[in-house]
Amino acid sequence: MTQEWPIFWSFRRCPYAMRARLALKSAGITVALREILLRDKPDAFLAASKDATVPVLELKDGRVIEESLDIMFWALQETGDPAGWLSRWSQRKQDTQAFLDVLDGEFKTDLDRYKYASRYAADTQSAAELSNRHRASGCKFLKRIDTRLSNKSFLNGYSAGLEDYAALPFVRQFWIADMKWFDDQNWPFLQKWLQTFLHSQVFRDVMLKYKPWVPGATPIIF
Ligand SMILES: N[C@@H](CCC(=O)N[C@@H](CS)C(=O)NCC(=O)O)C(=O)O
Repeated sequence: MTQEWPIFWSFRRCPYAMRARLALKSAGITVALREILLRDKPDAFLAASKDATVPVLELKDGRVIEESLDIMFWALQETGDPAGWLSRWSQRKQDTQAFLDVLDGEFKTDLDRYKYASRYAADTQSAAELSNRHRASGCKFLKRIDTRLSNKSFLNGYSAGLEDYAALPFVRQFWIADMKWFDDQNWPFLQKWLQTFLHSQVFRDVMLKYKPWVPGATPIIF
């Protein structure tokens, strides 16, 4: 039987999967969403994904896209980027790429070590030190975002785009780690940007809860 929609393997709380879902929605691409549990990955998912990480997009022609940013680019380009997410990217590729590199590299490292320090440290005291050090380091990137947003409301300019939606799920995680502390920082533009996202319809749309996929399940049209 031919598959009617591309298959999108997802995990609701994963920030990488979140940004891919945001781009699919913005681009108006319909997929059959398959929610998985990371601790109990289905065989069909493992067969599709060599890295066994979400998100994964299986296209109808057999191609498999395994990186969240690649899924975002594919979706936006496929339907001509209806919401203009790629406007800054098309004008300033190098700057945009540099931002994405720091986001997925240094900042993600800081976020993980800040949020899950005990996984990386031998004892409680060194975990606390590690967490503080990486929080301070992550702050530099957040401050840079705040400075950019003081000029225009979004990283993409006057409307949100690629850099905004690529970063927001990760900035949200930084916020969740200690909301009180985050809200006390002097990042007024960043805080407004994050809150606008958290209260947006598109965020609600991509955070709907679905039961984990099982073979033969009725497709979830997303
Ligand atoms: N580079 C990948 C990273 C994706 C990734 O690391 N996803 C995490 C969940 S947030 C995952 O699937 N981890 C595998 C696991 O925990 O078993 C991307 O951008 O899509």
